[in-house]
Amino acid sequence: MFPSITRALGCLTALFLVVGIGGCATPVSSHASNTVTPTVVKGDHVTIDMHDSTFNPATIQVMPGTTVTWKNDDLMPHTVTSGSNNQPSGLFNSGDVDQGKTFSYKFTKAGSYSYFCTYHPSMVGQVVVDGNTTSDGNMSGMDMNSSDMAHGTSSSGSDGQVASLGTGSTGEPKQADDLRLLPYKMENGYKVFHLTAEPVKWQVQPGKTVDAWAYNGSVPGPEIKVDEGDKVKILVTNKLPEGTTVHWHGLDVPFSQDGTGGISQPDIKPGQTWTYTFTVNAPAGSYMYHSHPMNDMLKQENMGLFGPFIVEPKGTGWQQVHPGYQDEYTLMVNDSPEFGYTINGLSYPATPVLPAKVGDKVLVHLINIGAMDHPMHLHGMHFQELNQDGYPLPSPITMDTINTAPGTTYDLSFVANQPGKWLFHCHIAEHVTDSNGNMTGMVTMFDVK
Ligand SMILES: [Cu+2]
Repeated sequence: MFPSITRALGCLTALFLVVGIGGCATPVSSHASNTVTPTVVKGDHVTIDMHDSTFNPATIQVMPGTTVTWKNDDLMPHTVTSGSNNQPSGLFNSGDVDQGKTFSYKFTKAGSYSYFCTYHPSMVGQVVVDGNTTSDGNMSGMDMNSSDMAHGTSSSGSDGQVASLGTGSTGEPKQADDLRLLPYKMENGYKVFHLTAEPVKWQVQPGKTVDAWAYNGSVPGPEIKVDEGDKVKILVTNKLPEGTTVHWHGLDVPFSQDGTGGISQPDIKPGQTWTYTFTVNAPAGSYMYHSHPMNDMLKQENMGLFGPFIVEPKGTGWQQVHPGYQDEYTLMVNDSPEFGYTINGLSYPATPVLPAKVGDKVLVHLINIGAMDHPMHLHGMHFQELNQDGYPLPSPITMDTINTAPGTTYDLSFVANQPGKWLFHCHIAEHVTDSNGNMTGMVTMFDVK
């Protein structure tokens, strides 16, 4: 009775199992996309699942007249509340939707409708109502829908277009450190993620927009956050004009999943999707992913093809703060000629201000994806280095400056013990000063209140 996405997904999941789980790292040709396309029919119903505190799919495109039904698969209640940035717009508000319950709303007018859960502000979604959508119009969004996996095309919100300036793709919650958090879908015990490498315009700071190659429209790519021991599948769709791969830096995956173009696999050709499958056999800490193609690795990294991969203790859960901490931030420092000196793809004063309350214990995942050393210095408080390259040090080292090396990751901990706006910056003056002498570049701050 619902000839809808949900039903189509059921069939396509089976197809996905064949291509995705049957073999490892199976390249999925995109030309098969003609055979299966998610269908959204005018006047029909579409179902969105609320699961693991995400909307799945997070972004859909429908015809006017479509009734959308949200179903809560989580134990906790959620709401479906129109609006954005935690501000209700008043168009619709489900109130509490308990486990197993649903809420429906009929969209009659063309437009773009954002919504969120009032209990979980980072749980956001969007319904795009487009009178020009044909009956086989494709869905978009960073959700992991099985049909996309099956036919190997991207489910990126930008869908081949240039992504919005500096905003990343739709459907990925934005964290306080300005990084996007990559949603996943559980499939047969695997956390399944989807990355799309594509050209975008990236705004490093107001007035400075550059051509970038990015995962899911943002530089760095979205944070992949998993628990120790998780089984993951990461689908990588290549929308670049040349071949690429993804290397899982520091995670000690099997050779076939190492993502080294020309060594462990051929480059993923433009238009292809490649599936990486591995178990996270690494301690809780900071790792990363970046392109590692046969050709043009320097160019691809310089243009923004990198992102953080954070491992949490088992049971922590996606979107949860590391146990024992009140604040958790990831900072990727980079010195690419394309972007200049940046933290999370941004140059001061566009860098994020990182909030903390007095007394908070703060965990910082610090990753150097640049080509130079950057001694990162914290004002006002000392921190402890807990881990390096994800692995615990024999005993933490107390310091106020840590010299970060290219390709190296660090986990730092401090207690925000006095209020103030405390700079955290590279201590090489050239990396934090523009030609007019103004502070810029590799500078951010903790705002302790
Ligand atoms: Cu520096």
